[in-house]
Amino acid sequence: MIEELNTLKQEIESKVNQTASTKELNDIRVEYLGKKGPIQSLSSKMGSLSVEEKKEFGRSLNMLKTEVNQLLENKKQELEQKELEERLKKETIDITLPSTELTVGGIHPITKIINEVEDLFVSMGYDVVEGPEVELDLYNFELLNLPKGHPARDSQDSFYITDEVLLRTQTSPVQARTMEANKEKKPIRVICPGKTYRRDNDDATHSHQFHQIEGLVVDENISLADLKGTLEILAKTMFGEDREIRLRPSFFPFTEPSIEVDVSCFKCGGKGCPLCKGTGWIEILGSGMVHPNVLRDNGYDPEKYTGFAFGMGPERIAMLKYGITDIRSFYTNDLRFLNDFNRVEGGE
Ligand code: 2NM
Repeated sequence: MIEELNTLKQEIESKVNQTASTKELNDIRVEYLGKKGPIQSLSSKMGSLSVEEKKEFGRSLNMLKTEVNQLLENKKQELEQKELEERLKKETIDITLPSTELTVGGIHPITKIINEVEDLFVSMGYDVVEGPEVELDLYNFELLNLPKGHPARDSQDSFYITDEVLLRTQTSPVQARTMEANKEKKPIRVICPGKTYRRDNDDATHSHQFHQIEGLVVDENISLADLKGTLEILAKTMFGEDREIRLRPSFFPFTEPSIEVDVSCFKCGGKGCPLCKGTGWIEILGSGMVHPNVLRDNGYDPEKYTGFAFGMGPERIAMLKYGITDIRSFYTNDLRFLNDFNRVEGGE
């Protein structure tokens, strides 16, 4: 039986030496040291031996077990080391590869204009207020001195959803809501930027969706001089310190008097050039003193309060400022156009 042990040991040694993976090695462990393996079956044959033989064979068997365990353990470490090295080699990262280019988004030119105007008015104590784009006829027209049947409220020009619901055609409904919500009828200073909609066929100068920034001030003793001073600051901030403004009479249903505002041409300084069509002046916004009907219908006593309001189109301001000739370029998301407004300061 001792002979058998030696043969077994040689057999195991040769198998272990030929093993190429830790998985195979584990199979060998199970095959020889497991419950159904040859070592276990030799150990159960020990019963038939004499006491003397049992002692000697038991010792040899234990020695064999120890040796086989040691053999397996050594081989396991050797194989694990080899497998680790192979994996590291395979997973090596080539740090000489060029990196993937990071593309960073930027602020849309319309958003830039809106932010600039917001910053200015916030610095003068105004609140920025937003409201719904799907609006009631009541706020979009009725409360702005445009009753049903009024010629200026042509349904051909509006996206009506039902008889009473439409896409707002201006941001002034936000201001009607602001006046209505102010239960104690305190003074108001707000600007309302946002998207607006009109039924129009899109071309270089028309878009069915565009933006407006409207301002509203209501308080005691607000006069046209306040409007003029405020819009002069606006024009200088947007177009340069050297600009002047000019007021012209106009008509809007929600203001009386109504006033159109021109800025002296920032290209020629007012001498006359193609941009200002030789006049030296460029129209930038509409405005006026809030109509007494509008104040009254929104809960403000026109005998006690007066106010001014103005509205401008950030698309128009951006087109003038940046020399953009097609309003559709704001909405077609051509990155060659958009990236022009995101040059890093001092960069390429
Ligand atoms: C404009 C021109 C003139 C305006 C009027 C009001 C309100 F709410 F007070 F009635 N908000 N905005 C207004 C006045 C808007 O846009 C060209």
